[in-house]
Amino acid sequence: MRAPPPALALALALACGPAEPVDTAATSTSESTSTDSATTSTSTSTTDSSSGSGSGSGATLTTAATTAPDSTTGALDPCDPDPCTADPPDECDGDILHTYGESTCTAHHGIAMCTFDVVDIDCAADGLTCEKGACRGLATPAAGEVIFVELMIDPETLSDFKAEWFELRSLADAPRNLSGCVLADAGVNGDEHIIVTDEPLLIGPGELLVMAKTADPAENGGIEGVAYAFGDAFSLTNTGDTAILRCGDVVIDALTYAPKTWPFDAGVSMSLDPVAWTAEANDFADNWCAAVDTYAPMNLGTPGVDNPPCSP
Ligand SMILES: [Ca+2]
Ligand SMILES: [Ca+2]
Ligand SMILES: [Ca+2]
Repeated sequence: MRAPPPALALALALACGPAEPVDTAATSTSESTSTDSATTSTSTSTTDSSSGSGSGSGATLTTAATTAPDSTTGALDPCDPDPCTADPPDECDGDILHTYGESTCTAHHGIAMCTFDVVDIDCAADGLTCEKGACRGLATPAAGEVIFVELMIDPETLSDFKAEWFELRSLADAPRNLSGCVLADAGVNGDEHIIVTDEPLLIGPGELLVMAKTADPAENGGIEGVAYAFGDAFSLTNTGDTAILRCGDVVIDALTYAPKTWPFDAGVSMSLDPVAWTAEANDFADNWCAAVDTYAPMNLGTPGVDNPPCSP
């Protein structure tokens, strides 16, 4: 049986909870096997109270608490004491996070009605997933899940300081977040650059992602859609280098290349043969070939586009 939607589950929980007000919100939905639905109601408002990083829209949830007039004292205010003090726990509905905030209690025909501000946050809009009542970050790749598949090491007529780029491909079966991972090399630069982005830097299953010195097509050889610009923080040394993508202490992929024995040249990217798309296979020069497609004057490569086979 499908679980009831959060709003309904909440209404059920509160409607049949114990008389003690403070316990109502803590009642498990799994215990909500019976209820007097006539005493519950829900309503939504048009108030937009979205907050945080999500893209949710505001609403309220009104539900009946189970306090009744006190027969011994004759007190008729079911909101005294306030039975709405504990807001319901945040809940996931797919990747939508329902959060419940401020509550107000109103008496309605002797029944306490608790109205909670509801804010829905779309975790997926930020590249996150909703789990256990919170938007949580996507996993960074595991070793071998994202690999180098093309590198423009020595752009021609364009500056190496502006027009180097490389292409990554994801072999993972779910989106992976590269933000916070590290670009490193072992060449003369010895760079260690942490990828810092405002939003998660996602690479979807099977996707290609281009990182370049600059995202400006006027300077990078006309490449549109650069996912991340590493600027001066990372370099592909023409005389040979090791390019490393690391997340935490885990090397996701690394690649050591050298001129002459690896198929790159001035104005020619080296392109991994699609039949050799693994972190291990790309360690061998034989699995790479010189690009043949022109993407900029004097420059060959397929930035952001599937690599052609090395052997037609
Ligand atoms: Ca270079
Ligand atoms: Ca490798
Ligand atoms: Ca390519």
